[in-house]
Amino acid sequence: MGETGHYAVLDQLIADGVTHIFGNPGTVEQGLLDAMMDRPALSYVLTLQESVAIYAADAYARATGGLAVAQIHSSPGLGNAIGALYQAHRGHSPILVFGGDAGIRYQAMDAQMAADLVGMARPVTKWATMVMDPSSLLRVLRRAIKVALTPPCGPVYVCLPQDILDAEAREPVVPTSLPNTRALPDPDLLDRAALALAAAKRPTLYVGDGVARSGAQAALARVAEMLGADVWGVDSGEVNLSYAHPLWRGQTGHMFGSHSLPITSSGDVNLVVGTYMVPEVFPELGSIYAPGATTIHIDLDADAIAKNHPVDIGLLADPKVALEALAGRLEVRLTGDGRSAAGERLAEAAAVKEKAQAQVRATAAGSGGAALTFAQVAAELVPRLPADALVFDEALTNSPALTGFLQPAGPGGFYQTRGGSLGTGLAGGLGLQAAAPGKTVLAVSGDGGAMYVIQALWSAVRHALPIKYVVCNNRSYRLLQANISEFWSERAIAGRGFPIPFDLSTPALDFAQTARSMGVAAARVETAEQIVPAVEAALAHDGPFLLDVVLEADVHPELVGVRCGQ
Ligand SMILES: Cc1ncc(C[n+]2csc(CCOP(=O)(O)OP(=O)(O)O)c2C)c(N)n1
Ligand SMILES: [Mg+2]
Repeated sequence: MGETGHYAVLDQLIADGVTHIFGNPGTVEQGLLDAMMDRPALSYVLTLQESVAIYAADAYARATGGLAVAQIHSSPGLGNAIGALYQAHRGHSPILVFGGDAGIRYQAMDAQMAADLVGMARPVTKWATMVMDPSSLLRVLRRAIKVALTPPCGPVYVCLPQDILDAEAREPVVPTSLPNTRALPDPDLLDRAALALAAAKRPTLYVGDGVARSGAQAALARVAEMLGADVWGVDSGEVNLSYAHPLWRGQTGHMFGSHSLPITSSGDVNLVVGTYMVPEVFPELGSIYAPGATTIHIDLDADAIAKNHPVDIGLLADPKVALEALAGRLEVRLTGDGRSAAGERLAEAAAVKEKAQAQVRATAAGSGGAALTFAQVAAELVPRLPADALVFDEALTNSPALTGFLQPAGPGGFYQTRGGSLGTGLAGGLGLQAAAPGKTVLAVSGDGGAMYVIQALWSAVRHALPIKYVVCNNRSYRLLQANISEFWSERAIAGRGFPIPFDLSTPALDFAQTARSMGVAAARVETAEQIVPAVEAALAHDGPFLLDVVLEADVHPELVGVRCGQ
């Protein structure tokens, strides 16, 4: 007998340039793990919970711009992975997830761990399937890889029953064929878009990670500058325009349509690229644009265009080539008056930006009462990072303090959570460091987020990934406290304390101690004087290091356990 499917799967991955598999094994994947011992080209990154594997793979896919591979166990493993797959799916991360199953021959038996695995995976993946016959093992695998990597990208799940893999594999191993998607828009429609934008009094751009995926940052900056247009991030978790760019206005926000409505209704001509309008938890149900405004949308995702709100010109096209072509048309269509008005808007935006940055620095310098703010920490940490450091930001309520100093500029250095599943920060660090060995990786998490995936620290030590971790230990689910304040104000409810389940103060979480228990060096930072020595120790250390930063908080340990046993 020739080689079995176990080896064929691994050889297919190697033919597609895969070097890392993030995983957590079980008995029904034993043959694959056994075969992996004979394929040293593949590194298996052992994670101790499936969600960690998926979050790490998600970050790896984002940092490499290519395919990530994750292996998970059958029904219980897939169950653990669902929340993480949800976030990868919303973020359009190309991840091939494969998991085992005892075998096709046992399908009628309702055997232990049997479940509708494909049905479980379907809502959180771009495609989910099970290989049913050895003659189509690699055909299915290649199709899954192609689906994952074709925009709009996304995770795919392939169930590999053990009896299929035990059979002889006769298909040839050939690299997966990927279509080129640098699609240009219709020239006449592009010209109409340029005409509308050139005539705008208040052109406004809304951009998401479709820009970064297509490498369209420079083209976007050029279009924004030619128009003097504000640029807003909409579910933008990467650097689509430098945060330091005068025209970058920040994010429209993930939660409330009432917060984004004043923004989305501010432009007379809107250009949406690489996102959809508007991915929020409580979106505005009415119209979000100004009456009479024109909206143009460029995307490789047909579903994103006019998903919730009408567009006037929808262009199914690659953001990079489409924006480059749009810039060419704007050169022709912009009048002298239009150019000078755009120049004025740009200059005005630069002045506003300068003021805002001065405010960020002043706030950090001015804070420093009894309890630490994260701005104080970021002010010392960020300038000490190498310019090419990679940062995973799951700091949540402390994220503005981080980005205020970091001002991520270049493509490929900055990643935020997408999709709302907590735990991306610590686990994402694994993926970034695996993608960029030799570079400094900073993974910042809230204390709440850290506890969903704390075992990620173990994997960093196990695989010698020298990630620098920061946990913003505000002893609370601060974001939930902020959000319930909105709930109260909308309903005119006044004068209440925060629900006790948002309070993590008791028992106290000591992340430095927890880190050390898994072999990660650590320091606890509780005073301003401790910041610089701890940051310097972390960056000088040659392995993973965790900074447990104890921050200001609104917590009431005296109430925990008192009210309703909470
Ligand atoms: C898996 C998951 N469970 C629960 C939530 C709900 N949730 C949203 S924000 C939040 C609090 C996060 O706390 P922390 O990470 O400490 O950040 P902070 O809000 O304190 O800045 C929670 C529990 C979620 N988003 N994802
Ligand atoms: Mg917190």
